[in-house]
Amino acid sequence: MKKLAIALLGTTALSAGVATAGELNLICSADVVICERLVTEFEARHSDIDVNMVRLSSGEAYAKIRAESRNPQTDLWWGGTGDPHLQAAHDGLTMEYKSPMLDELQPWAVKQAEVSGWHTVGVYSGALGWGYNTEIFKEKGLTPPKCWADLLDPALKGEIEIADPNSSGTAYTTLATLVQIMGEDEAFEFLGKLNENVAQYTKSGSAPVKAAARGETGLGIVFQHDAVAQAVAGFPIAVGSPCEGTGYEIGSMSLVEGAQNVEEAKTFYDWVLRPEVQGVMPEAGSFQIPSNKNAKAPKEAPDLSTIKLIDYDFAVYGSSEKRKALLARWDAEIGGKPAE
Ligand code: S7P
Repeated sequence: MKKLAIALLGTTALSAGVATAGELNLICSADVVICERLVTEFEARHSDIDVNMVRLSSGEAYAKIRAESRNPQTDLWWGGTGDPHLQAAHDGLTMEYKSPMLDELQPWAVKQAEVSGWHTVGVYSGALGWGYNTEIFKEKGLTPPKCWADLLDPALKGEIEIADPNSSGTAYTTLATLVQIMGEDEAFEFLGKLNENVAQYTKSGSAPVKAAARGETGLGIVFQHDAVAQAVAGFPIAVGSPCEGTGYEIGSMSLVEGAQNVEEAKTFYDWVLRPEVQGVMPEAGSFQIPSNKNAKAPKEAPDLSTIKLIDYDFAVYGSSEKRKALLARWDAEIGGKPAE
């Protein structure tokens, strides 16, 4: 009905006393189920704003916003790992905005905003690890890995999937994590050896554990909450947290510089930071830690206080120079090099 009314009356101001029908062009970089749920909830409460949503992985979203920078088609980018949001801020692709909701957010979400000069903000958090199919491991007599180093076990040849860090924020977080734990040269040496065990580099970050859940491969390197989501859905997936320590994401949100629908974007921005909105994420199978202090973390969410987290340097690994350099080196030394 709403779409029909807009089509008949146009999207500009209507005659006196009638609300303006607005539009919002949204990129959503988390799982498509939560993306669709947020749009449905928002439209139900803001019937005067029509949301056009596209789901893109974090690296793809950054590339789209960059490609459109002379004529922005996107207003708001919600979700996805923080590094490409920080890169977008650094490149002047996103707008400074201080939401009235900032006071309600966790310190790590506000720090993310501060580091970016208030061009982005933290919306959720979660730690990196892996999910493995317990039935496949049992059938094949494989030992579940406890450490990053265990992933190099030759018995795991063809059993591991991870995404391509160019498209996927999850995979870029993995790359940056390994560099911070091992040093850059050692991390690339590790990735070269890991390549021997990798069956496929996927486009989306959570695809590897979905493949493991279906029994297509044994293990996916993903955010731990994405592995939990498969276990909660009933698949035989167990979650692994690396013994050497692991990185984490601050999933973020940014308003696009030059956005055509700034007011609508701000309305969504402030709304999606509300505790009751963040509280719907578990219902859509998303088990990250919410950024609003008044939103309850889902009981299924991996407890970050029990995970050996590294002191992930978001300022450095979200900088344009570092992200470009690491991706170029990954392309040259790892990507496109089939395992022997
Ligand atoms: O599924 C939720 C989630 O893991 O997806 C985001 C992720 O960056 C999107 O996938 P890509 O790796 O394909 O970019 C995370 O922010 C989020 O927690």
